[in-house]
Amino acid sequence: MEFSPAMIAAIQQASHIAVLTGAGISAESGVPTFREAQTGLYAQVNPQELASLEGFRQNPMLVWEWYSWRRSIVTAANPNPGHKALVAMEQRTPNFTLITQNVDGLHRRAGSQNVLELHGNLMNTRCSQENILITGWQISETIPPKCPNCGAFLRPDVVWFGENLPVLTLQKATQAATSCQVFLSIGTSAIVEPAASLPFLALQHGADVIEVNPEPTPLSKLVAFTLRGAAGIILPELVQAVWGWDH
Ligand code: BJW
Repeated sequence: MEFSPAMIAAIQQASHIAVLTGAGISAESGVPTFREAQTGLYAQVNPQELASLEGFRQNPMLVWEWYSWRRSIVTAANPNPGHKALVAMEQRTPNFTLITQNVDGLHRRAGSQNVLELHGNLMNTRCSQENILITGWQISETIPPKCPNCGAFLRPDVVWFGENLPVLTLQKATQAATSCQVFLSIGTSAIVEPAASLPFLALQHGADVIEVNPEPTPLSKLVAFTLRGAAGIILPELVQAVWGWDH
């Protein structure tokens, strides 16, 4: 892909780059995006309904099993060239903040260091009553399994619709969006708040915003640069064009 020289220069000169990623960056690792049709057993379910406390209260077994299915996909998946290009970008940038909406942990597995997980992590489990992380829970006769302390259902340690994001993590993400010179929005439909506001915040504070996505989003018309295509192809080429990275 041909990159604009102005965009290359902006990235080269930036002392702080912030990146927001969404499900699209993990698509090439075989992890389904949130809003694409679910497959097999879950073809008929609506992810927006399952990813809520209300959905969990109505059908805890279905929600638990949906997350178990997704955990098995993530466990079998590996970071792709898009994740790895962001590791290379972090290593070449004085101050780099990677903000992710993804719960799959693939950025850390790729080697990214400064990662802010806005929506939690699928691999962690917590008590639905006490909100404490529970490790070493056993697969039991009940689905979901129950908390060994209080007997309430266990749930994935993720942020559902209507729930607050982790306060400190969101604060750090907001700080990064308002202080960076370049902000990349990668593989997100840019509709779920408050994450969707971060690129707009960056724009308001004068950052050059770059979008990487095969499809247009509500952000597309406002950004300085749009890179249409798959993150796993575009990001390695971008890091090579900016820093000569031999991927
Ligand atoms: C590729 C690609 C390739 C494909 N390369 N790209 C203000 C206004 C309106 C509503 C609200 C508001 N503030 C709060 C709300 C309510 C709500 C909300 O935003 N609703 C909207 C739907 C309108 N937000 C909340 O409830 C949040 N809580 C909150 O704000 O608390 C305070 C509060 C409470 C009550 C009232 C008001 C305030 C919490 C949001 C939590 C979101 N949680 C989920 C589930 C996490 C666990 C799980 O995974 O199951 O997070 S929902 C889901 O969406 C998941 C994702 O992280 C998130 C974003 O999705 P993402 O990543 O963008 O994925 P997709 O699938 O949508 O898009 C993929 C993109 O990739 C596409 O664009 C493709 O084109 C692209 N792509 N292949 C690059 N190879």
